[in-house]
Amino acid sequence: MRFSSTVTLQYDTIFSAFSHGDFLKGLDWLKESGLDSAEICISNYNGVDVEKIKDELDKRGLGCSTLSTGQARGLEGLSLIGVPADVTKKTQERFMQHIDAAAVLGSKVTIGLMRGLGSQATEKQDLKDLSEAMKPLIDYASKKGVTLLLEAINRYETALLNSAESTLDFIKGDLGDPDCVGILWDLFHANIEDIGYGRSIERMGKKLQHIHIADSNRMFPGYGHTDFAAILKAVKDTGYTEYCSFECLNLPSLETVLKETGPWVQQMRKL
Ligand code: LER
Ligand code: MN
Repeated sequence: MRFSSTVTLQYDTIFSAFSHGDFLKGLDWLKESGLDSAEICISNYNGVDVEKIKDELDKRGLGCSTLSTGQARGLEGLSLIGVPADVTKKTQERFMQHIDAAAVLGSKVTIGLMRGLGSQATEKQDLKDLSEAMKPLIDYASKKGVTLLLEAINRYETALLNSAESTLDFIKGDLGDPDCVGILWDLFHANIEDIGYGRSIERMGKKLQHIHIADSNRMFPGYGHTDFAAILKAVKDTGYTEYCSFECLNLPSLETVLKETGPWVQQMRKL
């Protein structure tokens, strides 16, 4: 089991302890805190030198766990479904750029809110549309040896793929279980949507490819009611060697996040 945390390259996010202007300071902090890798938010590739990012990571002995892609939904309205065909195409092209970058960085690519929001009333058609829109991405990712992570996100943010189990059913059913698509299990969303952590872990099996760490209230672990030791031990016992990646708010305080990340990771490594 490896550990990473969210850092952002171009635009600030509530999930990073560092502003985009302090991206390199964020990488320094990850290294000093004993983490293995960075989860990097990239919105677009205008003026982005992926090789330079790779150099900065290499210099510090860090990897890149996954590329977080969702900022372009808010900033540019990019979405795989529920938008005019030209926007779907532009979104697919953006994901291709993420896949190219991920091939250089040795990371995965997250499909979170940029899949689209859908609605309960149109769920069947929405999932069909999503499966169609993902086909070229799956072909491309497979050729490039990159894993796409479909994130289960709670019902208050999207109507599509809220729980680990519905995400698994979509991957195995609608998508035909491609090797290059895995699940991103975010423990904040799971607390709202999943029947039980143990049940989700068992059902996801090897399709579980990335974990977002945030407590039940999205604060830093230990300030809500999620039992991380029990959950991560159960995950570890399945032979999981992928990432646990911090994506929590800077709460109860930024200072807490900066100080407690390293010691918390050390504790979790002992499980
Ligand atoms: C993204 O990883 C996520 O968890 C979403 O809730 C962001 O809004
Ligand atoms: Mn998440």
